Amino acid sequence: MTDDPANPKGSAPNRVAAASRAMTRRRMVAGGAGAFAALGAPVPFRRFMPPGLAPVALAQGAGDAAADHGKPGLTVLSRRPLTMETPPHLLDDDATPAARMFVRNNGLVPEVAGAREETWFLEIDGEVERALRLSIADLKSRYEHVTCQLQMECGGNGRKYYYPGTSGNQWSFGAVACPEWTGARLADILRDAGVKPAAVYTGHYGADPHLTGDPDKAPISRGVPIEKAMEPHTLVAWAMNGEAIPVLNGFPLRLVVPGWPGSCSQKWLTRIMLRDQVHDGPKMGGQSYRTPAYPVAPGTEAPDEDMEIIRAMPVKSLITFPETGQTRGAGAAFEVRGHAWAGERAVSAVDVSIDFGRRWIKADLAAPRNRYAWQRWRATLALPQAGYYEVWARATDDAGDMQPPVPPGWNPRGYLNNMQHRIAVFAV
Ligand SMILES: Nc1nc2c(c(=O)[nH]1)N[C@H]1C(S)=C(S)[C@@H](COP(=O)(O)O)O[C@H]1N2
Ligand SMILES: [Mo]
Repeated sequence: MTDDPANPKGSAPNRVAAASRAMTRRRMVAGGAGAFAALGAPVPFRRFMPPGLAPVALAQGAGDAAADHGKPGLTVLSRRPLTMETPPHLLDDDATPAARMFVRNNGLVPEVAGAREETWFLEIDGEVERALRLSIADLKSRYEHVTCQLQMECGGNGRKYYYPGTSGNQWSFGAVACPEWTGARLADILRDAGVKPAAVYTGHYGADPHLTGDPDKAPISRGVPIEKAMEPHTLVAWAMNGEAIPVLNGFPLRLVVPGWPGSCSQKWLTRIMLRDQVHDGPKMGGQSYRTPAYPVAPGTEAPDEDMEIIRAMPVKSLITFPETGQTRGAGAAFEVRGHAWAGERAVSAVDVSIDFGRRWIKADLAAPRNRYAWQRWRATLALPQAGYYEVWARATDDAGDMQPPVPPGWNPRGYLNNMQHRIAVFAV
């Protein structure tokens, strides 16, 4: 590509930018044959390209700097409430740094910056023998400290790719993270309070105000079945990567419920109530974080009474290196790598393809650092001749579930899209 005067040689990002401009000029919105011209490169595996496939190189937009919020490079999806996602190539670290963890707020960010461990309290009540009111200092002194890496993904991650579109944040791939958390096991705290036999569910409360500012309304209050609350990796966390949790990610105290929709992991945590029924707080009922009990045709509605609460998240993977749009020498070996995770399960295989899914190459897959940590995968690839390629990655979990190439099971709110991640690579 040489139509960029600032960069006549056409470095990889500029190839993509130039291709995008060419695309706009041609007013091409769909994929298919016309899209190839806009790529500015031959497509050696073109014969394997599904008809109508839109090349991923043409699908990217410029990242909206989120540096004001201490998260440079993240894409701001909405400002009120504040939501930001992480481009996949910024998720390459083994443990996600604070500056690269996505943000999903349902309400306003509470005034918490001045909170101290003696002045922030967690209340435990409901179906317990003894209600507790514990400061963070109490939590730290009374319960065993646990440190582990836990993946957290928004239930709506990938929503952008459902067709027809569904309402909610238009996440692409970046509403996922796997930092290292330190805290107490929720199970230890609940045992201390004495779980009554009637307790079947938790209800979580945080300090964030509702968007309307109405003090009687909570923006979100979700819960989990008591078995998941008692699972030893469900943590009440006061630290992330050995430091205070960022304000936007729940400082000074949050719940971490790994493998389940991120919405279960209450930020700015103030109270956990044990319930004798499924919790009925805001965003537990109706269409929120729920999918139809049966497959529905795309674009149709399902009545609230036919919706089921989402439990574990499905198997998924990301390509975190290289960044999409990069150039490699034809025939030269290069590394591709990323992470894979699978809700309550372990990932058993990751495969990659450079020919639009015609053939798959097994990647090396590392064991998780602990249960519920994502797993690192790597593969060495070589692109046979000059031209445009896509690298696709596909993870399989230990129950045999595999990521589909297209969004699975359309549902009214666009949850649980675990389609394969694709990047563009140019060979020269
Ligand atoms: N108090 C509170 N907790 C919350 C939310 C919220 O709006 N308020 N959003 C939830 C949702 S939907 C997700 S996906 C995760 C996101 O966590 P993060 O913002 O730290 O990435 O937080 C969850 N916990
Ligand atoms: Mo979420």
